[in-house]
Amino acid sequence: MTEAAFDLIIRGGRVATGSDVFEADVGISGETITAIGRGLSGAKREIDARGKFVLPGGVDTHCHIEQLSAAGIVNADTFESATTSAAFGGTTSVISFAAQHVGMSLPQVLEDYHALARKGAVIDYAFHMIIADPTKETLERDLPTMIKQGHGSIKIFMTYDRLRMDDEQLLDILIAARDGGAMLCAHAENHGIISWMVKRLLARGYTDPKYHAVSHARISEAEAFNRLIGMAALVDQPIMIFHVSTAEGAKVIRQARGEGLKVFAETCPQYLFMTAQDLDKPGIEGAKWMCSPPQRGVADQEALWQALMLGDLQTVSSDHAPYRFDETGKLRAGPSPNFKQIANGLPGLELRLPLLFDAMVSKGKLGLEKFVEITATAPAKIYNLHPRKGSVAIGADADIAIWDPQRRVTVSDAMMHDLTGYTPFAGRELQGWPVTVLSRGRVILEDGKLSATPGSGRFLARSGGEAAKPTGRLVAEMNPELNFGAKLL
Ligand code: DUC
Ligand code: ZN
Ligand code: ZN
Repeated sequence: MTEAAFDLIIRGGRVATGSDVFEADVGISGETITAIGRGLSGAKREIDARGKFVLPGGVDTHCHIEQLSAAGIVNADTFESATTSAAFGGTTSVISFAAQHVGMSLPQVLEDYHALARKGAVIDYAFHMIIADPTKETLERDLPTMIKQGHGSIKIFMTYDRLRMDDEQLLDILIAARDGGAMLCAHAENHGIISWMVKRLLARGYTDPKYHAVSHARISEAEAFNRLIGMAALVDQPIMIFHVSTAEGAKVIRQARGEGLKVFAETCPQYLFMTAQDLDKPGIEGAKWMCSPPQRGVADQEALWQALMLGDLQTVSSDHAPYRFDETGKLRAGPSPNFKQIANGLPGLELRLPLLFDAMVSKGKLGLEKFVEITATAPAKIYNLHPRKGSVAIGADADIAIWDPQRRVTVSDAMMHDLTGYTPFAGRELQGWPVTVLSRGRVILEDGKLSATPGSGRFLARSGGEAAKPTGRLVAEMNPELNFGAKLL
């Protein structure tokens, strides 16, 4: 008996990459895509994909999973529940966070998060290292080692009392990222403006969740972006700006990129599909919609879509940061907290792709190739997971989501697979749904059932890669030819 050429053939679907859509069969051997063509034959198993789209599994590069916050709250999800919900939504790789807090050793932090992921993850994963305590040991001893061990990106905060880096610390971390060849990602908001607004709002009795949106004044975003970009340019270090929410923020990024700076940026579904009005609910209910930065206005949504179209923003991540609407999460400070006492964050891993598919493919905004690019290919490239992840291509991991473009779904709390207990997108009607999902050749989701075992996801070691390489352009103060010979980089 001759041996089958493939373990699996996905037959006759419309295959999409970031640049092309074509009808083809996809042949898979073991964990890898080994052929794309017409009339492939000889497989142990076939999946009929006629009438369906065959897309790369989503790559969600900003999600908080089983993460301890500075306030001592752990997200609602475990690696098992979060990655299960990701798989149900067509996502097959995540980058979550290993969060250092003050006093913690970075290697220990990474070991702890590795242990959680090894136990629970059903899809592949990597980590961004959050640096909140940039001691000499962390920056000079631990960080270089951790980057070499495959953690090619760092995240810092410019706001939050126990997390934020001041400008000098930020410059130290930018240099450490540069020396190690890692990407520097940032939550960039002006801390002073937000703190001042919070105090003023609370002192005048404005305590409801909706005032969270007021407290993060729009200028706090553009100001921090400008400052961060200026400091990154000073040391010639590429950066990724997380969760862009305002038109002004997008404009700052466009200008920087126009000047040739290596500034990458993402936005999230909450900024494309919601506005600050969503927080205006009776009583404390608006807490379910609270995230940081907050949702803005319709004009911002339009500006963000335009920025995606132009490439000023390259990716849409979920910023999955789930907190239950009870005493373990949003209501930790009691049943009637003021907005400052409520944890910021929304669940989003499961619906990121269906929301975007509905808008971009079913309703036609920017189209199928752009959907693939911003949800899979571009994030995989920026974080150096490509060509293994992010594309349907020969030699890539067989991480594939087969979408039924006709399936209509009304989103409900009950249908979600994370542990948040609610979704802020409940009630929305979406067209297009992932019906079969493969992770490294394994069919992990089929007929509405997940078959992957907890812990079967693998760690994706990666360096910073091409996106994290400096441009080589030095500002005058850093250029020995122009700074009287001082060697500063
Ligand atoms: N920032 C994030 O990136 N996620 C959740 C909350 C926050 O402030
Ligand atoms: Zn953030
Ligand atoms: Zn986040």
